[in-house]
Amino acid sequence: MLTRRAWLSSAGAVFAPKVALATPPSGRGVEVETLLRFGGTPQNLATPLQYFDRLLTPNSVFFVRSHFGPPALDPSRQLVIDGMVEKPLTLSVDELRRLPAASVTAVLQCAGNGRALHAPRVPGVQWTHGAMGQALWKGVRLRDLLAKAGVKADAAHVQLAGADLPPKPQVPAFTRSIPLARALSPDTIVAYEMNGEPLSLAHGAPMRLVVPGWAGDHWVKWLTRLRVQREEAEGFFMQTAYRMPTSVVAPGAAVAPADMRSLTTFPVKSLIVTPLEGERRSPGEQLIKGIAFSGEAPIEAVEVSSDEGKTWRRAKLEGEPGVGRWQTFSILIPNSAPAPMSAIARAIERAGRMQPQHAAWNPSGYFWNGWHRVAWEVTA
Ligand SMILES: Nc1nc2c(c(=O)[nH]1)N[C@H]1C(S)=C(S)[C@@H](COP(=O)(O)O)O[C@H]1N2
Ligand SMILES: [Mo]
Repeated sequence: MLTRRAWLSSAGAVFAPKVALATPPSGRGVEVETLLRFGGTPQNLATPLQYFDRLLTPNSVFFVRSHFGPPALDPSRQLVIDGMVEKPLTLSVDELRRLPAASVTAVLQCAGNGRALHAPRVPGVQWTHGAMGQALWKGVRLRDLLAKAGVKADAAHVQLAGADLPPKPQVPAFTRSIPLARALSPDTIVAYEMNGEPLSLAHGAPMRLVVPGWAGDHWVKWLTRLRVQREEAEGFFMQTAYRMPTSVVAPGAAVAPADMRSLTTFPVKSLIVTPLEGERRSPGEQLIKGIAFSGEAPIEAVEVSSDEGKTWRRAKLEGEPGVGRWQTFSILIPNSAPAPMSAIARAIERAGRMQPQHAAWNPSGYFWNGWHRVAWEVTA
């Protein structure tokens, strides 16, 4: 069986940790001059940290992750829903737009976001914080489409496929699946709009899946087929990639495939966005801003420490709480004179779980969520 490491090289992906400002390829509808490009595969563009100071991430700077690069733009591409259904459906985006619409504000986060922060280093795209963003997604509830098609008893999974093709025949297609129960959840949407604009090609036009709270690999772009079936999807992207140890392992440990499970929801996390690391600011109360979210529960609180973790104070939260939805936080730290300063943030989700000081290391470097510390200088 293909290992994840062999896959990384077979796809021709060097995944150099080098980060460069992207040069604009034509017709992508993304402000690539602003996004940070990660070498290797066709499209790994990260959102610079300073854009996470608000509830919705602008489309023009929204991160892009694609294994093989986008297929041709085809607004007439149809979506087939088949497999264990009474009546298979074929839908164009125009037909989808005529059905009752649903909207959801949700974080799209790549499972590998923060991979570069895991120690020891693991292979893969060396994202720091930029492989995520929050948008208002609009489309049709997948459960409405499945109700139209009539799901048969015994069905338990929905296989997801997009129109993008692997670069060579030996490279497996990007095929994922989600459990039927998750597909039937009212927030799972076949989306055609992002932040009030039609989906761009980079983000999956004409249709993509939105699975709030679950890692980005379930949010299949350029959707062509949803196949209702009894079993999980087969193949590399379900059975080898996107898997986590079933329990905590020592950093650097080898983990047997039998001790791995498919990853689903992303864990609680917060990030300081203002000030940026190394900034110079004037004396006076220091405004700290950031975001907090979890794929498992709404956020209960964010605590900030300006004394390296000795004492913590609650920040003010803004935005609506929700699973897989981020809120912004802010707090003022006293200051009256030039000094080196620092802040650490940690989020607590409603189930009571706190963001861990150090993220749980795992062989593929998924779901980094350690406490975020920022240091800056107050100068005269
Ligand atoms: N068809 C298809 N869908 C895909 C992918 C892909 O390579 N092909 N990448 C997935 C991964 S790993 C992530 S993190 C998200 C990224 O979505 P974005 O590019 O819109 O930010 O898309 C997901 N959907
Ligand atoms: Mo991803």
